[in-house]
Amino acid sequence: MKTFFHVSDIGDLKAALEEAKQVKATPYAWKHLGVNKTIMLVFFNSSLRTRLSSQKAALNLGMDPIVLNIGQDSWKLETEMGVVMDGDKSEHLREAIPVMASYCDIIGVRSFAGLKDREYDYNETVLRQFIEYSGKPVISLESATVHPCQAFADLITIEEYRKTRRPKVVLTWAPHPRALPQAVPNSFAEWMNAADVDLVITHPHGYELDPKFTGGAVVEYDQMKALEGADFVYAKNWSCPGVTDPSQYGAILSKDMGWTVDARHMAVTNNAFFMHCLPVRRNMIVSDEVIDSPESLVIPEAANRVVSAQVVMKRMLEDLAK
Ligand code: AN0
Ligand code: CP
Repeated sequence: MKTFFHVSDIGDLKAALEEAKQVKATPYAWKHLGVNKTIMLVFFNSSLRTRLSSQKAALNLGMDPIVLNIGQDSWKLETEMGVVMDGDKSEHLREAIPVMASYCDIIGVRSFAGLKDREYDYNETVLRQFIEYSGKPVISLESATVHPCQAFADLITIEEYRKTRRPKVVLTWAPHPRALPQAVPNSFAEWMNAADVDLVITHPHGYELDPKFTGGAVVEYDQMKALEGADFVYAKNWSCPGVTDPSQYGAILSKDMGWTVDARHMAVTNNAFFMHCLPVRRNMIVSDEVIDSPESLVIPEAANRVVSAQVVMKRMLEDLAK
């Protein structure tokens, strides 16, 4: 595996889920794979889960992780080509990437969408430079448009908790005070479409996700109707994806607190499990009552981030050993 961005990078999903089960049961069984191997985890943005679960996954595989927080521990990096660097950025990615690559065997990158220029973000301009200039396997730790480690962990969690062969999974938009990227819902939709589940997406008008990720998924604008009979409720805020009107890209179109997932919403489901990638704003995205209920999977979901990261790193290490 050279890159981990899209569900297609993991190949057969059933095989990946089976491998995840084995990794979870015997996390130290592949410790030999990572001996004398280094993973560089580069963060342009804040993180709790991704930072820690990636390090833990690397350690489980016997690898040495190095974490770099860009702009805090390092120089501020310029990411655009052709600019006169007379501002606050001391170094360009064009040099920084090959330098970082010379110190490691695998690179993970967190680089959120800027939410200003749809084309720049949706072309994954920063991540592409890491692939092009590093020559190393690259993992998206949430880049501009995708968060595959999260979506894989979400799928592992659904596989563990599902009560029916083909559960109904509802991805619901929920309000948030700040404009957030679309990476989490994009990847969630992409992975659910590839999995053995019925996906329904619900959000206010204007929040339509890019069809590149949602494919033919059903969009139901009536949130209560969408939630009827759901087995899993996956809440997330995202800003306007700007699919029909790129000038609206990154805008907050609604702060309607009627969309906050609460007991009234969960009551119409099939006693659904509640999921969220975290970090979550309580009583904005979800009520205390729902996130504190026995149906809330937010903690096991976060714990599975080690498993998803470890399967990905394990496969990359196996390829490097060939
Ligand atoms: C980020 C987002 O919505 O993409 C990270 C989620 C994993 N969330 C926030 O910035 C709050
Ligand atoms: N879910 C997730 O990726 O969390 P962090 O932003 O804390 O890494």
